[in-house]
Amino acid sequence: MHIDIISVLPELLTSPFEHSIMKRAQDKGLLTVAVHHLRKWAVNEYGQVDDYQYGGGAGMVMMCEPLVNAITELSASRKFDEIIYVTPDGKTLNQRMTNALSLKENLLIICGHYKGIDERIRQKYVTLELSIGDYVLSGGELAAAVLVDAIGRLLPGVLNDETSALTDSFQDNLLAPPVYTRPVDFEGMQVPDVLMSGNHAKIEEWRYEKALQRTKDRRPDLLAD
Ligand code: 6GU
Repeated sequence: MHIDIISVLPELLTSPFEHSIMKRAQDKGLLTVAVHHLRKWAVNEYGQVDDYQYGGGAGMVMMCEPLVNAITELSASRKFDEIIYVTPDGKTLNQRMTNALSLKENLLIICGHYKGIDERIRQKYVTLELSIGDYVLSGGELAAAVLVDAIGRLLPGVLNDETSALTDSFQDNLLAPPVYTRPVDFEGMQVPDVLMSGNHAKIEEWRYEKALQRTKDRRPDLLAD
């Protein structure tokens, strides 16, 4: 998979992909991420990419022209399956959506800043608008990093048996069960016997029961889905 990201703060998008699983995905050639500074397509020598909003009010709006030029130039090298705008008024991202996106070949992500991007770019070029939750971030970059991480780890070959996505929270609409490591006794609290029984069928049954109970207690909405 290849992911292009357009941003006015590309520095925010370096470290998230340089470590751990995202690094492995790229080292293995399963994922390439290219971050593009929108200033490259600025409308003048001052690097302008935003302007005052019509109708007045505080906050700048990212202009059409730099965005269209960026989208057009990047689209010449690849056919994007989705042009995603990350924005708090988009659809809320969930595991089902990341699963679907992980099957795509080429994604373009546009990060908004200030008051966001001109509405006409959303209407004419953007194919998918995504939010990462009901709270406001100061820009789309951290949301884009979350999105790329959530998608990237699902690409075939990125995770190994130990890190398999199949046992993640949400993958079957259940939260993950509790996990334990050494020592067996921690401040008087014991690891459940069943986990040390060696009986794999029993252990799976216990994990399923715990996952179900945890989901009922904390996220009954997932079971209703
Ligand atoms: Cl995608 N962007 C911003 N700026 N804030 C958010 C968000 C996105 N998702 C939740 N909050």
